[in-house]
Amino acid sequence: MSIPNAVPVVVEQAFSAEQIRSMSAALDAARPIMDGRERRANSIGFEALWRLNHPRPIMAAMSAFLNSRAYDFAMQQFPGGFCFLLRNCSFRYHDPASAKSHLDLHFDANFLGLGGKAVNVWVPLNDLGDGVPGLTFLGPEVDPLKLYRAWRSKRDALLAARASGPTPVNIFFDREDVQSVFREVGEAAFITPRIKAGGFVAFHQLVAHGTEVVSSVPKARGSIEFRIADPEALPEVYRARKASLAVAKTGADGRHGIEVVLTSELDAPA
Ligand SMILES: O=C(O)CCC(=O)C(=O)O
Repeated sequence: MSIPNAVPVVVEQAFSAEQIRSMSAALDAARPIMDGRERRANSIGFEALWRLNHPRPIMAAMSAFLNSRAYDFAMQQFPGGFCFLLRNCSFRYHDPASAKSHLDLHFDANFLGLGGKAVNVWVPLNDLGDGVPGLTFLGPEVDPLKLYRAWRSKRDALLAARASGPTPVNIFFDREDVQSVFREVGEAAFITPRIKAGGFVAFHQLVAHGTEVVSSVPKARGSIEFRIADPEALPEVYRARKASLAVAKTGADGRHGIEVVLTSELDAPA
């Protein structure tokens, strides 16, 4: 088995300064709603915000995406059209003072499953580096299949024990363990793209990634995860349960917008 494009795509200057300001304001508006949530207190998904009746930050973020180079990238990935996976598009505020902020290496297939390709377009709202953590990936010199195989056998064992079909799993990898698996390449085992606010890093659900461990004094960072897919070839967890999608549409005037649909509606007979 091979994993296509196991290294992330880095695109610089995809968003204007005004779009970064607008997405940062959207994150600021979402932050008070993250507070008080018992788990993952530093992030909130678009679907959760929608349910809590806070559509404005979501619309601002999606509008910036649809009018940026991220849109062109999304159309290259999904030439037939794409949708936002609303449950798994998130605002995130990395707070170095909170242990919950750091995510160890993982695959997004943990919660999206396999099946159709999903792409995480990860948009930092601050310049990365100098203590502001980016995302760490496996370097091009390592064999990503080694980690994938470890993930796959653990995941299959968990799913077999549950016998409940495609469902999220909770598998993270300790950085030291991963480093020892790839000890022959030393420091080259990991890469951390240093991009400025305005760029993005994109990768599919079988690309391992985690929050960068910074060696200097860690600083806060805002980011947005836009997870997108082909509405007609969704990842398996989305096919298996009712979920909302925002399907990208282009109007007669050429403007880009969205239409929110439920996966159950997609499956409904015409
Ligand atoms: O922003 C981070 O530090 C982690 C984000 C992440 O793991 C993800 O987008 O899947």
